[in-house]
Amino acid sequence: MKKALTLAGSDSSGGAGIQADLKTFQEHDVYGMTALTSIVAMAPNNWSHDVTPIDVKTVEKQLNTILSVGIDAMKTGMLGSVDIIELGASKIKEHKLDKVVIDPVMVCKGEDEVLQPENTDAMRELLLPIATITTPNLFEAGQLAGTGPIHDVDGMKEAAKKIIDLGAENVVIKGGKALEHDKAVDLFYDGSDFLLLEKDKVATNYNHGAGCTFAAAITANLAHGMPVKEAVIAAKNFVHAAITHGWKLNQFVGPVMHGAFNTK
Ligand code: PXL
Repeated sequence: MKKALTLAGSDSSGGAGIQADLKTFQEHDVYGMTALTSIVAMAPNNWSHDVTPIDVKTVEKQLNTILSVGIDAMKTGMLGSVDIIELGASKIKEHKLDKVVIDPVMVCKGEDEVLQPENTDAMRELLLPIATITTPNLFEAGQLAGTGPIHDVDGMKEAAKKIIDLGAENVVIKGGKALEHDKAVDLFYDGSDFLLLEKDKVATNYNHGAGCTFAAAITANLAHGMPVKEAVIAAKNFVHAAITHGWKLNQFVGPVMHGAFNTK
């Protein structure tokens, strides 16, 4: 059995975070293990997010459990604090983990919480240099690369180059449907060649958890031994199906359907 770790937060509503990761690992026949960094709860009246951090010692104990078992690949999601980013980086180095997907989660969709710039700096300095691949959205790519807002494929290429210069082995920037482009495009770059991954835009707002699901699918594919580029292409197909079958959970949120690729 292939095994994967997710170091991430809990989304109580079930669409994103470790919930998305575990569901996605399961769909890929990968055994998931979790080191929880934070717990996100949503207010019933307006769905505003409330984040409770887990103390770093407790995160370390979870990592020690999981790393004593051993893993084939791992991903990071919401990390919450510089201490946890430092801990994650030092465990990756200590255990010489070599299939590491860094999803540089900065804010949740729809939330305009103040960014924590110290977390962005720590991710850039400590996690990108040990990333097999990082999976920023347009906003995160602009923050990591320091290019500012990205609007088009040329801007994505410029940011991708900077992110490789910062030490990541590979990057896929999720343009999604926000980009000024008639398709939903993601840009993969391995330091030598660009690959544009294009899909028709899906007319839905029910796409909560798409980013986590995409990064988790890449992680599962790497755990199975797929080369990085193939892992990304397969993950894009997986998440496209999940978005196509996104559904309304309540008046505030609609998650992707994590199992759609296998069941629809
Ligand atoms: O989609 C980003 C994200 C990641 N992780 C957790 C979240 C969210 C957004 O809601 O709650 C735990």
